Amino acid sequence: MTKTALRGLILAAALLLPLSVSAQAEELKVTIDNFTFSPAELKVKIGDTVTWTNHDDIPHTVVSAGKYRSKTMDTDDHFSFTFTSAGDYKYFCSLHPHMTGMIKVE
Ligand SMILES: [Cu+2]
Repeated sequence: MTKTALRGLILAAALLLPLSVSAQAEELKVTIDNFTFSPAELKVKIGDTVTWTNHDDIPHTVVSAGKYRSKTMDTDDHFSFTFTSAGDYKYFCSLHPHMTGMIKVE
């Protein structure tokens, strides 16, 4: 293989890599309804984004201690977070701490 061909191959690989990563990343949804996160437990992969949407008539938040914290979400407001490292992310609503959920990132 010539140097030029090799350089072209490396350039092609460098261009394709970010595309394949973004194609694999998923957008997942958690709904908040009747003081409940649904699904309560969600498995995602590194790079995936989870969006919580509040369908209740009262405000809620999504808080994972030390990881992320939404603003207060009124009806139909949403909050998104992209998970960049593996682990179990327990979260809750700071206004109603009995509301809990879990995102498992692997
Ligand atoms: Cu709440």
